Order: sequence, then C-alpha cells, then structure tokens
Amino acid sequence: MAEFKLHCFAQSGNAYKSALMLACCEADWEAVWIDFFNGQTRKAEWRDTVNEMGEAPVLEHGGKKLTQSGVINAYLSKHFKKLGAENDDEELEVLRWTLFDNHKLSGVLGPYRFLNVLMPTAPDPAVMNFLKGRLDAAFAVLEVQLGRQPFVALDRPTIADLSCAGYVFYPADELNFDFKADYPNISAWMDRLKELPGWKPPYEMMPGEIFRAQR
Ligand SMILES: N[C@@H](CCC(=O)N[C@@H](CS)C(=O)NCC(=O)O)C(=O)O
Repeated sequence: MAEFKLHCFAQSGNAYKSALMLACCEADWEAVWIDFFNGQTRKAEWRDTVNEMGEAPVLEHGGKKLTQSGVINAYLSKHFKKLGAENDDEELEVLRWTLFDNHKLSGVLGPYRFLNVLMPTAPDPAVMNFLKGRLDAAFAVLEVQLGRQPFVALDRPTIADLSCAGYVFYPADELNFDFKADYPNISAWMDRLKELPGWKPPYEMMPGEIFRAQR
C-alpha cells in the first residue's frame, strides 16, 4: 500500500496541484479516483467519511486526512522540505499568492472551464463574459508579477506556483486562453514549471476519462 493516498480525478485542477506536489516530492503515492461526474462528492456517505466540504482533493497520510490543496501542499512541503518557505516573511508571501490563486484564479477558472466544456447544457454567454473579464484581470496581475521575478511568490518555485498552475496546463480548448500569445510571462513561467522533476500534465497525472460535454 502506498504511503500517501490522494482522492482525485483527472478533471480537477485543484487536485492536480497536490498530485503535482506529490510527484515533485517523489512521494510514494496512489490516486483514489473520485466519481465526481456521477455525484460521488455530493453523497452523504462521502461527506461523512471523506470530506464534509464535498470537495476534491483529499490527502490521506498516516491516519491524517487533509483537505484544501493549499493545506495539503503546505503539509507536504514541510514533510518533504521541498517547494516551501525558509523564513516567516517567505511563508507569508507563499500564503498570500496561494490565497490570491484560490480566490481569483482557480476559484474562477475552474467553474469557467466547467461551464465551457463539461456541463451538459451550453453556458449563458453573459455569465461566460463576466467570468472571462474576472480571469483576464487576475491573469494580468500574474503576468506583471512574473515579469518581475521567475516564480510567483519567490525567486524559486514554491507551492504558490503549483497553486496558480492548477488549471493552466489543461488543453487550450478547455480554457479558451492562449497564454503564449496573450500572456508571454505566464507562458515562460509554465515552461519553467514543466522543468520541475516529476512534472506531467493533469490528464497524465490523475485517473479519469477525458471527455467534452455532448450538447
Ligand atoms: N479551495 C479548494 C477548492 C476545491 C474544489 O473546489 N474542488 C472542486 C473540484 S476541482 C470540487 O470538489 N468542487 C465541488 C463543489 O464545488 O461542490 C482547494 O484548493 O482544494
């Protein structure tokens, strides 16, 4: 049995953040597939026994059960002494960008992509335009930051980078963003992240069938 278990599914960018962390730490881990699209995380039993928040990812390790990718990755970073902060100021900076990601990037890009290609009914264009505007504003912030320094929070890769990268490596038609053309600093940062030992794109990292909604 593997030392770490990550409850996840291939479409989950939030789970990808922790899967990527486990891979970068060369952890002995296994994926426990969540049948998200048949409602597993909405069932009372799953909420009672796995995560009361009804969300992926969930990490199991040595009797601990952790949720929230930011918390999971902070735990893994301390455990493996990788991709973390080296002092209090750095820790705050890593936390600051992780919260920015959860609120402004992944917290919007996840639903935007879900409406775009995964939801069975076509999305309302007004909703998509609103979310796209929010995302362009958030990516503009990241673009400026990555023009100042090579990685999001510090001058070296940290778990804040993994957080901000949760969704950007999904196929372009799922995201509707052309990072190379519109966000060159983000695109160059993505190339740097691909150099991390253990890096793989999300659909190769986690179990699950790739699909697009048939409308
Ligand atoms: N802030 C959380 C977000 C987790 C999250 O929203 N996960 C999605 C899958 S990518 C989910 O399970 N959503 C279920 C729901 O919102 O009901 C994290 O970083 O772990």
